[in-house]
Amino acid sequence: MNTKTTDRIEPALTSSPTEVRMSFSPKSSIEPIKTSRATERWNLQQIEVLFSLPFNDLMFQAQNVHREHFSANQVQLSSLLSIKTGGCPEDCGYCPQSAHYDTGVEASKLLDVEAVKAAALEAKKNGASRFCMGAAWRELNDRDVEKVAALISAVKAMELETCCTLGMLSADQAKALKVAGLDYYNHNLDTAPEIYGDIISTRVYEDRLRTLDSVRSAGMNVCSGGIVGMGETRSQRAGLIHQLANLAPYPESVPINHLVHVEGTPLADTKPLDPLEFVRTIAVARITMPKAHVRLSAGRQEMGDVVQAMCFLAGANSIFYGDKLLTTGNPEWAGDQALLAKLGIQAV
Ligand code: SAM
Ligand code: DTB
Ligand code: SF4
Repeated sequence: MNTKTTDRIEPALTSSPTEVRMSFSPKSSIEPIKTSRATERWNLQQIEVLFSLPFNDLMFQAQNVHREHFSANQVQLSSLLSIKTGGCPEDCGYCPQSAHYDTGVEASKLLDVEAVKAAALEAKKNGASRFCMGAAWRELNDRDVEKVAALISAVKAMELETCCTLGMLSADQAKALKVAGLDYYNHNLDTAPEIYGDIISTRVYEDRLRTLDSVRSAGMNVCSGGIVGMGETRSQRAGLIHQLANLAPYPESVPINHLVHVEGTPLADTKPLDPLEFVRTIAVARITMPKAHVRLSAGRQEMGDVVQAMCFLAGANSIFYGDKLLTTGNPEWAGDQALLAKLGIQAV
């Protein structure tokens, strides 16, 4: 492979899909996964080469790819609402909503339609085009499908794009949510397969891939990304992008979260990631998933305008917009409006 830094790196056309998919040992017995990788678009080494390019070359390449597929000065706005907060049985080491950790997050019941409509209206008035509803569930329970479907239909009727993140989903549940009007389902791979087990023990990587298969089979758009800054190496960050970029097809929407350090979680004291490394991750996501909306996600409040501006330059073209993520803070509506105006970015 040509690794001259000024050359554009082209994706690989062939490789062994099984080698890519099974570099870890599932802990539970599992059904075969339907998602196939007939060809590996990017191999791990190519992604690592991108990560190690001189910063200016990486940014230049990411900008070129971005401008081939998107208008350079537009950012999509998605607002988030926690429709069911806290008390989650999973042990995700980053998450303030896990019942395993004492983070001060109170568990609450599923919100009703009126509360969700009020939040969606506020988001719409502020210019959001998509409304994402998140629940602190391991998986969607069949008894909740109808209730969630009613929330989705209500938001869809407000002429907003709809997104949900509710944990694992079966194929039938995915179909029911699609019928209710769900446009996107968010389910993150979160990290590279080889460190996944150090961060979450209550479900395996394959479970996540299976949920993404259910979402695809139901004809919905896939929103899947991960978290960086959890103490992973650069090669492991490349491993996360490798997994995402080789999904067939890759996700329409790719949230790149920076770990929000929450007191009480096992990852609270993780050494902060160099911001330039975060920007690199965005750029590599842009280059390897050229048509995806790459979302600059959690962690913006701690980032400052300059790092965010560099992320947009690196090809991020979506943000979570609104003064709260699920349980933690996010920049105020007005602050984001001012930042976008300062950068000459149009909200879409
Ligand atoms: N329970 C569902 C699940 O895990 O799929 C949906 C909600 S869960 C909070 C959605 C995503 O939020 C996680 O996959 C993770 O990527 C992100 N997240 C949670 N805690 C975070 C934190 N402290 N910093 C950054 N991202 C976080
Ligand atoms: C995603 O990738 N990030 C969002 C959304 N999908 C659901 C969630 C971020 C959560 C940050 C921690 C919190 O606010 O609880
Ligand atoms: Fe539960 Fe989701 Fe948090 Fe994991 S990330 S503890 S599944 S709410």
